[in-house]
Amino acid sequence: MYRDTPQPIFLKDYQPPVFLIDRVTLHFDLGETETRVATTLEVRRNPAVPRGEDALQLHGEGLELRSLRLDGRALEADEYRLDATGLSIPGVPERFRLETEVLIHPEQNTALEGLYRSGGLFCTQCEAEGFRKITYFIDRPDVMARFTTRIVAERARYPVLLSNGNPVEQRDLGDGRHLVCWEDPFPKPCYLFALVGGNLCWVEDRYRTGSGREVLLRVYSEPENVDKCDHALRSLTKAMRWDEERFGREYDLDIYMIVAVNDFNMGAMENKGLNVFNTKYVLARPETATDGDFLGIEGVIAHEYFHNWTGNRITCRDWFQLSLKEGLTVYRDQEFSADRGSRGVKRIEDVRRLRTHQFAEDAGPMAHPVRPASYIEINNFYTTTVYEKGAEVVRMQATLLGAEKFREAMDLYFRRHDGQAVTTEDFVRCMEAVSGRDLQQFRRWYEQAGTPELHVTAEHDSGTRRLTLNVRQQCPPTPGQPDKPPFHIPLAVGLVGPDGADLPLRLEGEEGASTGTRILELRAETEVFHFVEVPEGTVPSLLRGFSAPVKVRYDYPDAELMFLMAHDSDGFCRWDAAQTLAERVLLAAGGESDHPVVTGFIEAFRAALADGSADRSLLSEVLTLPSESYLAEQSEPVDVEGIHRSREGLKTHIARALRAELLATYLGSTEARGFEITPEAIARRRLKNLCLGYLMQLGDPEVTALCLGQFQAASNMTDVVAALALLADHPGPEGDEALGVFYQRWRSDTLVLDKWFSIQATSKRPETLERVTGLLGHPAFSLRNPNKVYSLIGAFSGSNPVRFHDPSGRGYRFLADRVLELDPLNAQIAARLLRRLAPWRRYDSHRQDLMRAELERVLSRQALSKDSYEVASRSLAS
Ligand code: B3K
Ligand code: ZN
Repeated sequence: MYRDTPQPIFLKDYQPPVFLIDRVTLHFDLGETETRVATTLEVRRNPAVPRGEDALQLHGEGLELRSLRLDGRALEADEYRLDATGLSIPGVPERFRLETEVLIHPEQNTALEGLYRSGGLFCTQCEAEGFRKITYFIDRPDVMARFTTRIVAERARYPVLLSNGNPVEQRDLGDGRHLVCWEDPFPKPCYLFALVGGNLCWVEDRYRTGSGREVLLRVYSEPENVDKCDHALRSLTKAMRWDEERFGREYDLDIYMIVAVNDFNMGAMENKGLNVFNTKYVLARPETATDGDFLGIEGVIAHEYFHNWTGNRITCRDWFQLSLKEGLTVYRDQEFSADRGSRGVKRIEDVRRLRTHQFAEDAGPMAHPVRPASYIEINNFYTTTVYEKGAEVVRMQATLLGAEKFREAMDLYFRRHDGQAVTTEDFVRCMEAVSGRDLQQFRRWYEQAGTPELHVTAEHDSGTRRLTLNVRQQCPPTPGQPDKPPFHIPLAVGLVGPDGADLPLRLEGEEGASTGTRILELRAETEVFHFVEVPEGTVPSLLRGFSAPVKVRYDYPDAELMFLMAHDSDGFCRWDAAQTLAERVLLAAGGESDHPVVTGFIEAFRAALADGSADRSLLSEVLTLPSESYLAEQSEPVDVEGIHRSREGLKTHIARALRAELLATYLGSTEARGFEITPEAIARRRLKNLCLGYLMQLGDPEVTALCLGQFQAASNMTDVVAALALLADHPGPEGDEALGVFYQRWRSDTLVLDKWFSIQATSKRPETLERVTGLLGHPAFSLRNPNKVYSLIGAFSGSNPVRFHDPSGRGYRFLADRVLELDPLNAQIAARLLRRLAPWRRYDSHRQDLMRAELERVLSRQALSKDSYEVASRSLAS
């Protein structure tokens, strides 16, 4: 057991800060064996807090204090107290200047939090509580200060020295070192502080804002990668333009910088004016990056840029409010991507991700509300619930208000709270103020965890031509929340008439009718809606556009799902009907090939493949069977092998039945005009590779030869890795040969090697775990690089259910061993991996015992991090 059991902190205990910091001056002396940080703070008592005898409490961890002065006077040892979490000084004046000097060791920092080294670079990551590892400070987001940062370093090794704001001074110190000074005019919480130093090259552009200000944009990387930064730079310009057009938000500094670093715990970080990015979300060239990578970069660049308003200018009062900035910013980046490509397909992708990962989280022991009520380690709460469900909660408010009012409410939010640290409550109040609506009940979406289920029945009365929809909502219990009062849910519905067209929608007692889609607002536990003038044979289309993060339970006959799949005017519902049918075949019928739905399905696929005018990206979505992880979420106990077998079986059956059509589509999908990153070209490659995936199920030498040919000849990474992944699943020798060739070709490109690791880790072959274990010792693998950990261990445990859940328990043991190795090095990443064992209760009793035993083994480790302790103990809690 952990020696002192880590204690949770609670939202209900929030107290405003007793002291405020107006200005901070930081002086960094970056060195190879130590770094000196001299800090001057201008501190004053918070006038909003009644005066008490409170001491000044500064956070600080792992700092060697060298000097401490208050208003110029060095403090004696008995005038302050130091412990492992910080520094406290009693009896301070109303207003004073505090100077500290500390030594830190970025060169030994493997947690990648605070100031650390990534190869030859110095860089920082301060969110959520990393700044306290750099200097003594009040490390909480509601303390906002103006920062000045002076950086001194050896010029030859660290020619580029960056921090937030605008550069105000640069000079040579004459002894081989140089100094650069940055000033950020915007008050900010310290989690947005950043510093970078190293030998960096960059690409740049100039951007003129709508009001005519010129902004210098720069994307920095290590010199050998600077030829892969153009896509990131172009994406940034697009995001800046979009935020002006869609939300009226302009950028506010003279310079915007993005730096790509190899070792980074997450995707990227929105530090004011100086984003630090994982190289994965910056570097791209068609030969090295897939279409998914290109789109991911555009999305993440936009996301971090959008934070400048939703997160930086308006920040969080405390970390319980994390979704205030994350949910809102995800909503904004989703909208951006929807406007850039196909809105319908983007929605399907987002819903697929939410349903696979967030619904699973909400149904397991780590379930928590969008605004959690307590945490032990805040880094454990950068979750799909806070991000993706948080985005759905914003989207529902946009739906309830309508586009125009929502924009007005956003304008009010920006006006009212600019420069402040606020709460989700403040956000909802802006929605209410502008719309005049009462969102009291709606607030439960922030407070209650779990995915609500809507049990819907419909009755049609042919005499009165009335269709009655009965909707009962119910939310399963989640940890600490056994019973939940009902949610306020926008349920978008349509009625599809017997001819396949949308009917006019008129509720009993209403005057006019509306056509198409209508939002029904659910408030009570059960609600009844009577639609009039509804002909016989009408099929309700429910939850159009996925208008709320809920599960709809409606007992559609197969034929009605087929009908919706063919006719629903709502793209999401058409896709969803196809998914539900596939799910039925795979779960209930075990993939039986003579099931009538399978026949209908195959005929629908045949027609779709033959239709030259079909939207290829939507077609690919429809042709993609639900993933094994998603199917696992739909059944309990999870039948790991059964799901795998029936999904593989159905794929093979489809491939046999449609061999000719799939082949024709594959062969007809060659690039018309050379390689392009356009929605059409991406859709063409996606459909082509999906067809190849089905065809490879056949074990047919002709197809294997095609796949090998694609692997050898393709000049873009999308086609190369699609072929390689299929070959790696294939029983013949071609897979290993291709993996060898790929490694030789890309051995010096670490990001490309991540793909090589992942493909091996997700292979369906029975010997995958042995291979993965062997790869831990590969010279290109390192436990210290999060991308490597995710691409090997993360991919194996997260995207290869049939191998990870091997009934021997070897997969679980392998994971727990890695977690224990990683925990002292990088607790954040260790805790993330450990979550893979959290849903243990969903499995059969044999697997339950094995998974639980591994969680217990981790929990019994002495000096386990808070991060892993929280995950293990919550997972095991009854
Ligand atoms: N705000 C950061 C995430 C920080 C995670 C800290 N453990 C990136 C983002 O969501 O934009
Ligand atoms: Zn974010």
